[in-house]
Amino acid sequence: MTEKPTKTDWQTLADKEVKGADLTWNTPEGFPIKPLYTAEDALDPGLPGFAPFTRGVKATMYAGRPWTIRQYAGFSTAEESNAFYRRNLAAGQKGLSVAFDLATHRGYDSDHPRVVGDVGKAGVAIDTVEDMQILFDQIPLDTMSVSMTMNGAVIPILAFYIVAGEEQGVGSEKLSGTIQNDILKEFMVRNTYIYPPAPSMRIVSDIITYTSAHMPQFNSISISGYHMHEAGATAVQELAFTIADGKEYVKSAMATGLNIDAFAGRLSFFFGIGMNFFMEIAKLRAARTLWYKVMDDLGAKSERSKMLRTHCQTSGVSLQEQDPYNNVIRTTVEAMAATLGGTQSLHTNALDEAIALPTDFSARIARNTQLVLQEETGITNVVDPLGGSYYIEALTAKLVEEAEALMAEVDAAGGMTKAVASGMPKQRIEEAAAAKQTRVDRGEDVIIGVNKYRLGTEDHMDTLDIDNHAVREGQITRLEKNRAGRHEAACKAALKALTEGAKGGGNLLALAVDAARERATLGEISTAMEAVFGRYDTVPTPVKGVYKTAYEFDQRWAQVLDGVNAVERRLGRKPKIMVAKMGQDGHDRGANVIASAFTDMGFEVVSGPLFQTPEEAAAMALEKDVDAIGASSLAAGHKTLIPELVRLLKDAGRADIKVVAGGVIPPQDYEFLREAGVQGIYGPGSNVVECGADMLRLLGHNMPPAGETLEAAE
Ligand code: MLC
Ligand code: 5AD
Repeated sequence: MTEKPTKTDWQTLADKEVKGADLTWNTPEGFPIKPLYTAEDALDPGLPGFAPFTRGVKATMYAGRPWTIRQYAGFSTAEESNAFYRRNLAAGQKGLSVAFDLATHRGYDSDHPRVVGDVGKAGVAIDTVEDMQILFDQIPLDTMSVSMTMNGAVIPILAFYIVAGEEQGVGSEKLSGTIQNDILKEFMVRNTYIYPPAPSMRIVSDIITYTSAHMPQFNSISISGYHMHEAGATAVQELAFTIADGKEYVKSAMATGLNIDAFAGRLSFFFGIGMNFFMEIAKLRAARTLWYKVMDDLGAKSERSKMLRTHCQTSGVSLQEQDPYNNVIRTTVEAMAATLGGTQSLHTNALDEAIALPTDFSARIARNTQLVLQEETGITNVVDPLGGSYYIEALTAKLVEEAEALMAEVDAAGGMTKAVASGMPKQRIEEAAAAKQTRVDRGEDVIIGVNKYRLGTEDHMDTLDIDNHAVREGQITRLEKNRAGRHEAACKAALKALTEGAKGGGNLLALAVDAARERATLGEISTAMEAVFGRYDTVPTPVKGVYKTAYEFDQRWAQVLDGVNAVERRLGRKPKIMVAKMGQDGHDRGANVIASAFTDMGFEVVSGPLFQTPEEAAAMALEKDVDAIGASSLAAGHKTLIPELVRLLKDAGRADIKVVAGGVIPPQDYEFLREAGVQGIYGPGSNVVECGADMLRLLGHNMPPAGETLEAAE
């Protein structure tokens, strides 16, 4: 009998095959990945349904009940979104998940002057209990589980939901679902906060207190790593900051006197799932392991309190505008990672993600991706089918170890509220995002159809267009009717009680439920609390130096630097650009990446604050005397807000200030924007260095095309 080959035998054979080449690959987390894993690398993960739940929170997992197909959606009016939900449920979707528009997120009624470009655009407009009732018309709230992604205006939205349930004859004890209610990550990455951190944390605790007493089937929070992932976080960062956020919420709820086991069983999680297939599977397994340890340390007794139950969504940033049918493939791979990782609930993105909100067509393919996985592949038949894979177990253990190290840093900083206030997590995530963008721009991270095998011409694709003016007019009419039909004195008294409650004592959600019964609007309920808490503003602080280092020896980069120097000599000062974020759109990864890269190229960069009106952006541009403005738009406000900015500059006699636009902008809107005076449009997949080169051209510099020297171009 021949001897069993050893690891050394394998190494000899491998060296021969690849002539000694080093096959180690470094992940974005900095993990060296070997080409082979063996039993020496893997720990025994235990059994599903038992602590530390690495292999899943249920003994039978999908063999007993498949994950919930829960597609996140919402647009335009409550009527239109309701019809969309009902079509989707009839076609196999299992749970609902509501996307609200940005006006609603930020606590403004649809008739507020700051939100003209936002109403009904990135989600559904909800101003009143009536809107909420229409949203769930013919959808029985005692049997349908509903997730609502709301963080800023979480008090009025949850109050409207409770009252809409009551008026459907469903008591709050029967409502099942989830409210996102995760404010810490808003301050870090998502930016739909309203109030400062301290009162915002009180709101979270008030909701946990209320739901643990009155809504036993309702998940009081969805502690979200998804948005960190989308902002560019590595798997270690997403895990560490999310679990640390969870720990902070538990501590703050316990500080109000609640018993940990009275509420912990209804804390839930939410992760993003990207293209690093095995890492993402391991991430969910590591998350469960980490949460078990944290909750055990915090003194939870019930096993349920220590189980990390999660929703997942495939990654939006991994999807591309170019050759968009590739997105179906990416989403399938990501959905497989989420389910092989043991998610409880899943949203699969639509193929037009990088351009617009889903149409019925793209939503159908996204939903069917999950139906095919559930019903055609056999994935659901075996619990944690990758458990015991040497590689998966090694990655899981490594992620736990590295995330614990980062969580220890957060602990040393005094916990997540303090860490967030110090800007540490945001800074780390932005560094990772800039590093990722650089790898893509340099072609080190391949994206098919974008930086490799790019098509000469792209096919046209029909996308969803929302008539924002019509939605806003409709909402204004309904708001007027609502105000005319209510008992004004009773409504005012309820709002006054809420303001008093904000000063101290009283549960804010309970008080808002009273106000909602009296038909107070979302804006009024938000304002009643704002009177005490104030509104919170932050100033963006883009990272410096990441690009400079990555491009040190890059020829094109050097050409851009030369160009900037030439413009500087001509102007007698550095060229100055402003990065503007207008409307209620808080997606600032792109704006931060641009600000960082342009700073490194030698431009002087003015980062406008989030949520500017076009008037405020124009005033800032004039005051800072910038040469150009890059307006970043990811939430469909571009057709309203950017032309308005151009007009205001022109009216002020400064038509010489160039305006370019970047972000999620459907190609069919390009012509409209160009006619409105926009001089450059940069969709997802744009190369940041080429954006710099283009900007120089706009500023009158004779910049050679990519890959050529100026002499060759002439
Ligand atoms: C499950 N169950 C089983 C079982 N599997 N029972 C027996 N045997 C099995 N094998 C039971 C569960 O215990 C539970 O009951 C019930 O079935 C439902 O299953 P679940 O696994 O809890 O699923 P679900 O109800 O879908 O809840 C999933 C969740 C929840 C806990 C993660 O929080 C959720 O739905 N989250 C969704 C969040 C979301 O959609 N977010 C969108 C964000 S979009 P019981 O009694 O134990 O509950 C966004 C984008 C943006 O944020 O920025 O705008
Ligand atoms: N409808 C459907 N999906 C949405 N997303 C955001 N808003 C909506 C909406 N109204 C999804 C996108 C995005 C992520 C944050 O959530 O996939 O990337």
